[in-house]
Amino acid sequence: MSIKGVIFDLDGVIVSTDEYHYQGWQRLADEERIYFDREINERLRGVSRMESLEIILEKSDRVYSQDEKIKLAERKNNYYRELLKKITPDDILPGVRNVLEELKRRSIKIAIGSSSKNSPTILERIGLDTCFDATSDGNDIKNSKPDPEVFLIAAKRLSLSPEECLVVEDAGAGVEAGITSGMRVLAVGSAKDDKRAHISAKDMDSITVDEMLDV
Ligand code: B16
Ligand code: MG
Repeated sequence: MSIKGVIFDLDGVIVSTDEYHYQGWQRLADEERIYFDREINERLRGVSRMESLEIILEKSDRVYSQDEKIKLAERKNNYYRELLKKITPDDILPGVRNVLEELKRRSIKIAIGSSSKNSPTILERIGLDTCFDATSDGNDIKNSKPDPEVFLIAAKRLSLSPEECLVVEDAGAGVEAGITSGMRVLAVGSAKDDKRAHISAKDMDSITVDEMLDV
């Protein structure tokens, strides 16, 4: 079946907000005197805010109550949102704009499938808030990646079946979500060596739309 829609992950695919997530978590971990580094940060890609916090707390000696955990997650989100103010359309990752334009030219539908509750703010800041035919994000879902929910909602909003969709992801959890949802998967960036993906590329500048649609 040919591809009629492409569902893009946001953080790490459209824009490098992943670095700001890292800085927000690092600040929180330092304040709480919890060990955290970039290797642990890799495990946070694509997973929800509260699940990310649980991964960080694995290195803590202290047991936090549920109320305290909610406050920690809010604190990190405030740090992160402060950093997001720096983002402009210039931060759209290489090749993304061309790929989006070419897909539109070919009448291929495009959507966002992101775990982030900050997705609407980010899209607005980079000037792509009216660019997509549909969006599905952390505000729409009960289960975050690797659960397929976010991509299945995006496909439904595009009025397409999973088999007609290609997912573009930079996270192992997102590649798994795409495969489980019955879609084809293009892995980029940090996920480019993930063998579960149908195709991969260093970034969106290193692949043509013909290659993307020929999976
Ligand atoms: P928020 P994506 C994900 O976005 C990030 O990769 C992940 O690191 C983050 O924890 C998650 O969004 C939730 O983000 O705290 O803004 O709701 O890669 O699925 O676009
Ligand atoms: Mg991502």
